[in-house]
Amino acid sequence: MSEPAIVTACLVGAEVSREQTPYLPITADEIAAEAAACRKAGAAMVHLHVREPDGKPSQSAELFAAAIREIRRRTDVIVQVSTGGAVGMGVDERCGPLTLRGELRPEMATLTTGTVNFGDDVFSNPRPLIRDIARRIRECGAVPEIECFDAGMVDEARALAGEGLLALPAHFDFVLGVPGALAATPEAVRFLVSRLPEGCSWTVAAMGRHELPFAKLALELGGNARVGLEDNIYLSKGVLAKGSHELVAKVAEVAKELGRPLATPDEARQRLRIPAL
Ligand code: KMH
Ligand code: ZN
Repeated sequence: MSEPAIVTACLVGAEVSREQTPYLPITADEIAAEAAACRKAGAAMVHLHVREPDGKPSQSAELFAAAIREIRRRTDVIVQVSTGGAVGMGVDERCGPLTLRGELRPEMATLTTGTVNFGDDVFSNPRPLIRDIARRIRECGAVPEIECFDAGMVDEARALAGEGLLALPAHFDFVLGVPGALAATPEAVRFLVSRLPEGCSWTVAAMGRHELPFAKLALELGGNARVGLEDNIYLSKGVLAKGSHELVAKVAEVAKELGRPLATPDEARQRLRIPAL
């Protein structure tokens, strides 16, 4: 029997706008409804950003608290918060969700292990800042997901582990196809997987039209999948997804064809070494 695949739904992001798609969830209620629909479609985890009421990206602890409260009231998915936020945010702002404690504490948080061009912007992650965020994730009691936009970021994760700032094995997300960073190619996926420290799990977040084909490739290679409006708003050419749940449903079909069962949130918690809340 093959290993259950963990499907992550990236519901919101910081870049997509309501002008691009009317299906982008913005309020806590909309985000939680989408999280519940994704769980029903097969997701075990949501990757979470939040927005101000006018749609502006935010890392406000209050907005995260409202979204997490509402998600946990409706469903049992793992909540993974972004510490990347939007380009240009400072470290305290980015780490807003890591200040949450108690029943609103995030179970997972992203940790990007390097600086990268991000379209015409720069997603800035100097080494001292990476270490600062790694410490804050640990203090919060969350488990990191290592976000790698380029190959050297896998090596930086090894360095962090050597410094005692990261526990291995860990869970990695290979973010492919951001303009200015590593392109989405099967060779890149195979190389990144070959560079992983022993025992690590991994997923692929491929941008735009690459999202679904690379989710399939990841499942074929024994990895996990991430899909959602943060990375891609289309279900097929010219057809907007009516929410991330439609993209999750597509991945669930593919997983079934490939003979990969889908992990429940509790199975995923066990695999990702997430302690009980
Ligand atoms: N919005 C990007 C600049 C993360 O969530 O940690 C960073 C990002 C990664 O989305
Ligand atoms: Zn994100």
